Amino acid sequence: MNEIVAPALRFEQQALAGTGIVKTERRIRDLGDIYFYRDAWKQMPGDELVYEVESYLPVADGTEGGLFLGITRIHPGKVGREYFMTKGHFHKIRNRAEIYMGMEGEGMLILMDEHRHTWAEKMFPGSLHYIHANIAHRTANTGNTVFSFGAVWPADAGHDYATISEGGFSKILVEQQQGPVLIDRI
Ligand code: M6P
Ligand code: ZN
Repeated sequence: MNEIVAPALRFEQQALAGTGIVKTERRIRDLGDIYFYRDAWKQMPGDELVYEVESYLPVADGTEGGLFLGITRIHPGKVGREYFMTKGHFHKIRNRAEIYMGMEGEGMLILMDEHRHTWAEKMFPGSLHYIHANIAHRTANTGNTVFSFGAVWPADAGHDYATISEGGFSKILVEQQQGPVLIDRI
């Protein structure tokens, strides 16, 4: 018997290929509650694609000790002065960490603790980021090309989007002459 088998999945030009990949798309119309510049958002075409996620979910959602893997691709663009970005979330089970890995393009990992202190880390091909437990996380594309990154997170972490859609992050990442800057959200 041959005990050497083909892998279940592979990276193919910055995408995940193989069986059992779940794809999620987020368009402008899905993201009304996260962008700061509402008037600019209202004027954009609702079906414009902002980001897509391909996830490999080899165990049931909620499995203790299991791991999930995802590739997120954020297209270049802005809503007003704010860069295209993900919804962002805390984990439902707050004490679950996550790892992000920059793959292509340039971006920013925006982090916020439970006291609403917000900071950011630059992301680029090969950058590695350990997102500690109890920290909300969101990514933004700060370049002119597609920004993609890999993520690995515990299968029982879950996503708490409600806390972010109600209160947002305390700072927003906007384009200024010198490049991306985090400013207080007033
Ligand atoms: C990463 C992971 C996923 C997450 C995705 C998009 O791939 O953190 O769990 O779903 O980014 O982020 P969000 O769910 O906040 O839109
Ligand atoms: Zn997460």
